[in-house]
Amino acid sequence: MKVVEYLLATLEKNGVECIFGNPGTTEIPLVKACERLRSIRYIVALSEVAAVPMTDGYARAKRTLGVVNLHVAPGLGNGMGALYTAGIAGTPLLVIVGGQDRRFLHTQPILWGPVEQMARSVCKRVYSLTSRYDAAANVRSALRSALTPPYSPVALICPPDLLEQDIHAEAVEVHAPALPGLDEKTAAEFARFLAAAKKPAIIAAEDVHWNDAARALDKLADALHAPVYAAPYTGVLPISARSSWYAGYLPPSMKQISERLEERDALLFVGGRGFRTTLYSDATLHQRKAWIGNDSAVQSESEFELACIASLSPALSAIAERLSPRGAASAAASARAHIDLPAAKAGALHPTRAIAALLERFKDAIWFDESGLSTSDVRQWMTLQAGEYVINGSGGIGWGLAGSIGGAIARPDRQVVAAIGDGSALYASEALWTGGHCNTNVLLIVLANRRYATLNEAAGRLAGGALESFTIEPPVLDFSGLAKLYGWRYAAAATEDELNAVLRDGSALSGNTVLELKLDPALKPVTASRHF
Ligand SMILES: Cc1ncc(C[n+]2csc(CCOP(=O)(O)OP(=O)(O)O)c2C)c(N)n1
Ligand SMILES: [Mg+2]
Repeated sequence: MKVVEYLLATLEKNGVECIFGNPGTTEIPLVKACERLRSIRYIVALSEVAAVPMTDGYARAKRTLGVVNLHVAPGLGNGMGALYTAGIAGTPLLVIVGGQDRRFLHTQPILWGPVEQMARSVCKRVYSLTSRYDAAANVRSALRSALTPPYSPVALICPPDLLEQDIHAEAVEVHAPALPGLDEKTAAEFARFLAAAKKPAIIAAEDVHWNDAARALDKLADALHAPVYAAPYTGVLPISARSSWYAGYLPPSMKQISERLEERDALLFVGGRGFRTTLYSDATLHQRKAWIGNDSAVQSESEFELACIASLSPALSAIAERLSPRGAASAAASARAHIDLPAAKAGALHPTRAIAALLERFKDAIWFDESGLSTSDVRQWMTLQAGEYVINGSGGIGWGLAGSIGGAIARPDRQVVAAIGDGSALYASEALWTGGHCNTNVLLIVLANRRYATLNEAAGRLAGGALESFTIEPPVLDFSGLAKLYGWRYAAAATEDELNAVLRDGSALSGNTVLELKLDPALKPVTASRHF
């Protein structure tokens, strides 16, 4: 068989159903083989800035490997911002990069570039197919590496002339090394650490999602009577927001984190590699700390008393089993602080009330959130399930819209909602084409405040006030035009009555729909100022 057939057969054998990509001439062997063999679907995105987050959203929503194909140096370059994001969120991605035909590579042909060097900066490993003799082994090694925790993108560079060569090899299932649970002694040490605390708290991050450990985490929280916070910028919700132990996302500054955790005497970090914070502060956490997760590159501003690399579901269960009951749950009520909704005002659309109404109407959907200043409101009022609230996680915006299309392709049985700021919606909006082409079921809520409001909020702190450059009008962005361009339905609301009318009319929101919320920038989301 040809090398390209071996590549596809190996992916198929390992459960891969589709490859996202934006192809070029170097991808013709791959695209042709996908069309001929029909075992793996090649899903076209209209740019790499759409293709990579789409693959990442697919992988996160399905908790599986994502495979993306990028076209030589400029294509890889376009995808690098989102590959960075996938690495931060710990998403397993196999990145098939089109190499150059090696027969004239020494002449530096068009689109030539240092692809290995570029890939190395955003991928944990880079493999190249260099000959008929190593091709099969390198395909398997790249795949095995992508499936080995801690997850991250892994590149496989595929010169097209080699893809067309014949080899003798059999496609097999690869066996990635798995992380163990905890041994008896270590589980007992963690249990002792927690039992000694009067008011412990748990801080959870992405590894919980990738290890399918949300339920075990909830049980441990229950045994401990400990609130579970999501670490700042956690890319996928690690515990159901319906759990009475879900305490919300930690804010993104150390000062606020230390205030939020002030009364806690021990912290168990479950997954992740440390806090991703934004604004500098020199606050520190005084509590005793322990960590269990997937990645040895974990960082902490002080040492952990205990730290262990483990698969989280068996590890958390083993710890919970060793804890004696703490009596009746005193915190039967939600660990999340209660905040009242602002009062309704005729003729106005308050962003907080709009988000709360949409969360209520779509409480069983999978949400992708890049709603800028409204993000903290979404987290305050959401009742979404573990794994079903997704953000970029890296702070790199322009991810959520395309991510939601990938999520909808991964879960055709589910309604997907994307809540996206008007600024964030315009980095990779061509992803809407793939959504239309694949008949996804996405409600794209655009929060149109005609501002980079988040930057104005930061400028209020750092520059003494809003800056003109962060107002993105005129011209006023007309999202009905974007919907029309890509064949999506369109609805809009500028008042609460109009929003309620749209929500009542089921047909207005069925199938791929852009819902533009025409917001008054003077009305701020109520939790936004608490967030920063
Ligand atoms: C890739 C990338 N480029 C730029 C930024 C800087 N940035 C942070 S927030 C923001 C504006 C977001 O605007 P919008 O989506 O309209 O939400 P809003 O702040 O108005 O609520 C920008 C440009 C970033 N975080 N990531
Ligand atoms: Mg905006």
